Amino acid sequence: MAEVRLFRTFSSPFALRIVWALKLKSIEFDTVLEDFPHKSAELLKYNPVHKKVPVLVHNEKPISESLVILEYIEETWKETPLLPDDPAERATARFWAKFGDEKLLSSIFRSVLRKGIEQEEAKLEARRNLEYVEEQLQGKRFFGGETIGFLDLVLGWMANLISILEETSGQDIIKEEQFPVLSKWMKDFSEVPVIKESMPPRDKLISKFQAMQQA
Ligand SMILES: N[C@@H](CCC(=O)N[C@@H](CS)C(=O)NCC(=O)O)C(=O)O
Repeated sequence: MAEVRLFRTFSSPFALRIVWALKLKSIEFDTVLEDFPHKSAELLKYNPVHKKVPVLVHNEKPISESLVILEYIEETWKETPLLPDDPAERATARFWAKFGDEKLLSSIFRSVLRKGIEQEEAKLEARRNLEYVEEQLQGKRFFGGETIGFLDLVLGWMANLISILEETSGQDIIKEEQFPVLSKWMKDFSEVPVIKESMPPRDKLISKFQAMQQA
């Protein structure tokens, strides 16, 4: 059995973070593709609490939750560091990663999936959250500086999914004139070969989000 296995789905933005981190660090791994709503017995065994992907299994030890897995990868394989050396900068990257998952992601999804007043409130919240992130990126090519780092991988779902959400909802989420720095980052990030080669097929993502929108 492979030393490193990654349980994921074709579309999971959380799992993509792990694919990208493993590839950036040149770590060989096997992918176990789950097909939800049917969850494999192995996934339920390895992540009995949340029953979600991604799960990284290293030498038969399972690790769940994408941010925890990223930290595990960073501590286990030191080459091509993803976090900065300086403790204050590391803390800042972790702060914005948490903000991205707890605030930004949810406000953006609510702004396209909800209706009425809830949607209007979510749009305002998403815009404010995007402004915070745009500010963080000022003067930098990537959140990690000149090269991709931890926070780029955590926020990478935007480069993958914003244009899909815009197409399926018919709404603008990140207008270039409003968020020029983030817009450029999404393009630059998507063009990095390791990132580009691992993006899920666009047509499959469109179908998935159209179905979500209708549901
Ligand atoms: N906080 C988790 C979120 C993982 C997550 O939501 N995974 C989704 C796929 S994108 C999942 O496995 N959903 C299955 C379910 O909710 O039953 C992480 O960062 O890993």
